[in-house]
Amino acid sequence: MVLFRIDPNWQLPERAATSESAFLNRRQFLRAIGAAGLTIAAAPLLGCQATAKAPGVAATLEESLDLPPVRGFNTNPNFTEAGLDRPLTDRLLAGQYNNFYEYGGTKSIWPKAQNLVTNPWTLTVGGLAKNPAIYDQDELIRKFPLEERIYRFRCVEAWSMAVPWLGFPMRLILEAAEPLPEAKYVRFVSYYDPDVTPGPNVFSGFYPWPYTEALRLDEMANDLAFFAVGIYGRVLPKQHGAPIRAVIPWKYGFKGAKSIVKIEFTAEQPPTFWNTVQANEYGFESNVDPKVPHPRWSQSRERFIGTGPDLSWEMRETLPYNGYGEYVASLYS
Ligand SMILES: Nc1nc2c(c(=O)[nH]1)N[C@H]1C(S)=C(S)[C@@H](COP(=O)(O)O)O[C@H]1N2
Ligand SMILES: [Mo]
Repeated sequence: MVLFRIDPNWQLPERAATSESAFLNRRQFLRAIGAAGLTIAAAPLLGCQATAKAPGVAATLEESLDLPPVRGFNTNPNFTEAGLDRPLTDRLLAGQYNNFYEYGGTKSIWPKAQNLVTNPWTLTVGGLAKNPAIYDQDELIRKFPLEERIYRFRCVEAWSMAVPWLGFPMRLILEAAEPLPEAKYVRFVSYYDPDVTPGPNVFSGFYPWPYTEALRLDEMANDLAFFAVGIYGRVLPKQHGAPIRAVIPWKYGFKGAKSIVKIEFTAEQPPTFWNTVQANEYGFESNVDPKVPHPRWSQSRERFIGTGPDLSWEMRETLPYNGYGEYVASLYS
């Protein structure tokens, strides 16, 4: 019998507020010392070698985002900046305001996420499929024609952003894999290694690692369901779920598993991470719906973040299906 329950920080409005003030303090601190250069220069003097990063591991936010540009992608005319009802979120903010529980229970996980090794990477596609396959990192970027899609992104915590993803529709993996007739669901498994992805400090063992998510196959086949391998014109940064993550823009953000190592076709609905932790708060379907409150807060409005590099936001009405009803409502009628 479970006598107590540990809530992740991000579920709690009051503790979310705490982590935001921590975030602001960190930015003020970085500004005060003129970014990390001084930290590195000072380290030998202070003898604090322990904080030094391994060679090749990004030590500053800018470095962590300074990745090769993705070339030769198409712009999807349905999802351009011009057609969006809001500005794009600033890339420096999107890159430091993350949810990635493998690296801790706050928004400021980008430094820890740099420890992930994304090359080599192996993505296995299997389960109930005619053509199981294994993709390495290069194949993920080269095998499928890449598109840019600017999507609204809505977290279940009632904040949102708008970012230009680079990637390909999930449908292309579906067509390549040819699931067997008995396959009804697809499951995504995120990278997990307790040495690299220790989780929040306290009671990490409580969580049902690895992080997994799942969709119905007809949801996966919808044109909007997307695998992102890049963002803001460049290869995906680790904090955003490199080298490949799921983006399902009409659902709450937690449905989009990051740093995927396995895509598996199943006959039964698979258990998923947050749904296992707290089913009544994180439903399997979790389509964005302003009329269905989270048990602990309203979902009718959202904090749209990042109209500048600092953590500023404006309040917006939340849209049914996050504004994508014309593409997806028929899946649920
Ligand atoms: N593996 C994994 N994937 C994850 C999460 C996570 O903790 N672990 N968090 C989810 C949540 S709650 C959100 S809102 C988005 C955040 O994506 P971003 O940090 O790139 O904006 O990632 C989703 N995917
Ligand atoms: Mo989220």
